Amino acid sequence: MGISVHVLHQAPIGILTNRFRSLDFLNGHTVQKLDRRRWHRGEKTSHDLQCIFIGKTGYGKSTTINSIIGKELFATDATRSCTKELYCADFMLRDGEEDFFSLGDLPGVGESVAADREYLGWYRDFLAKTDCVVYLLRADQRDYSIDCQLFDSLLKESRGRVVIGLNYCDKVEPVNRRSPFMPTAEQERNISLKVQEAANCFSVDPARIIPFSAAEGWNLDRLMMAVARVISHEL
Ligand SMILES: Nc1nc2c(ncn2[C@@H]2O[C@H](COP(=O)(O)OP(=O)(O)OP(=O)(O)O)[C@@H](O)[C@H]2O)c(=O)[nH]1
Ligand SMILES: [Mg+2]
Repeated sequence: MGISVHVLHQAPIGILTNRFRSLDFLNGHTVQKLDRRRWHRGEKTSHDLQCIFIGKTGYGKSTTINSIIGKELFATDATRSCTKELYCADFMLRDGEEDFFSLGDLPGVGESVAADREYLGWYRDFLAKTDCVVYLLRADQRDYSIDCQLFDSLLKESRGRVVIGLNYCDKVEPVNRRSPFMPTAEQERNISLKVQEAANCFSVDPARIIPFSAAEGWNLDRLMMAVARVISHEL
């Protein structure tokens, strides 16, 4: 099955590496021409390093990518499931060359059984073509069992390519009103407990679980450092 992706945004990689120095190694990088990295763009073919964001609907995939890019490009919504197709933001690695670092926003699961079936197929196809998967959870959530099922069915074998993003840290109790957001000592303790809980539940190294807040832009640097580590390992 072909995967069609809507490119919402295209810019030189320097725009992104200026925001996240951990991605500096991508400036001018030549992508190894593996089959799985090949994409057709109209008449042209490109070889891309893909980083995709997956997780249940409303966990903040689109908000996270918007915060990374620093633009409100991807639609977000508090009440409805928003992302129905595959969208991405592409960053050109070398001037005039068709190789990209691409941030992909996949539709959330948990909408309906029929939609989940369709999306899971997409996820699998897409996963086979990615270098890094950012799997989103919510830090203010009580139970990770559904997320764990999805994780096991999709990512058990490819843990090495996964970063778990623990979003919504601004909503961890006891909520504070600091602006810009910074967790209090008590919130930090509760966030650490959540990281440990997720590490046990998903059987991953806690170092791969990055607490952050997409809405507040808190700890995005650390999230991108973890992404950079995975991508550089895959090169
Ligand atoms: N307080 C808080 N709100 C957030 C955070 N991240 C996302 N949100 C809000 O959560 C809602 C849903 O976020 P989206 O980015 O649309 O979620 P999504 O995962 O892309 O959802 P689908 O496209 O339906 O799969 C929006 O109203 C966001 O503003 C966060 O870190 N903290
Ligand atoms: Mg979305």
